[in-house]
Amino acid sequence: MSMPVIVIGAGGHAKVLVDALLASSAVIAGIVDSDPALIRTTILGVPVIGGDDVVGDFTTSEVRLVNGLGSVGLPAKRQQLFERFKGLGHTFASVVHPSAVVAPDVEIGEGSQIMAGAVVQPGCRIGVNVIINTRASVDHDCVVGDHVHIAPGVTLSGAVTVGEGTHIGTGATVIQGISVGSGALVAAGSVVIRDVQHGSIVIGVPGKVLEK
Ligand code: JB2
Repeated sequence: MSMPVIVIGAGGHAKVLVDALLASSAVIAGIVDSDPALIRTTILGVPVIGGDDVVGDFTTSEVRLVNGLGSVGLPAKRQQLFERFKGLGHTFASVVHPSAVVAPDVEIGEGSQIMAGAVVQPGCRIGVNVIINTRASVDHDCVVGDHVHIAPGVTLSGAVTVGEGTHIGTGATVIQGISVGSGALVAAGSVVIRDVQHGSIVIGVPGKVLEK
């Protein structure tokens, strides 16, 4: 990663990203956060240099961006931030922690993040602006849609499909061949053994749909 990056957001997810970037010898131009109180604070020695307006001080060919929002606020906030800066012509850097195991044929979309200890097996396709978080296991031939968050410790057995914008909560397991629709939420620790419809909330072992 040669072009410097700016990390957007200075919270917990950004801290893990900064660690991954430093471990990859990336050059970090700074962090921006919407909270003015954080200006001039540092994360792992990297300074918060201002709010989102500071990104405008750099041309789109001078820096790439890293989406540092994780699960803050509504799930859509991370997607909105990505789309806002894409609309201004910016490019997002993908981040792969050196300890992640990613098969050579895996396709990783723009701005997606594979965190420490994650495993992504052959045949997987990962969309844009996705988080495969710490120690998650994504087995062969999974298709993970844009803006999905696979939280720490999740297991997706082979050939699982996850639709756009879905959140798979910490430690959940999805057995092989399952299709999880878009905009869905799989609660932490759930075990999903049946397909999940778009927009559903699934919870428990085995996972059951939460009636609205
Ligand atoms: O539009 C924004 C914006 N909205 C919130 N632009 C910029 N530049 N910054 C923004 N923020 C900032 O993101 C907030 O002011 C805050 O400093 C930061 C979010 O930090 P927080 O620690 O609350 O959330 P997170 O998304 O970094 O981490 C959550 O998700 C992770 C996946 C936590 O739940 C973590 O524990 C979790 N591992």
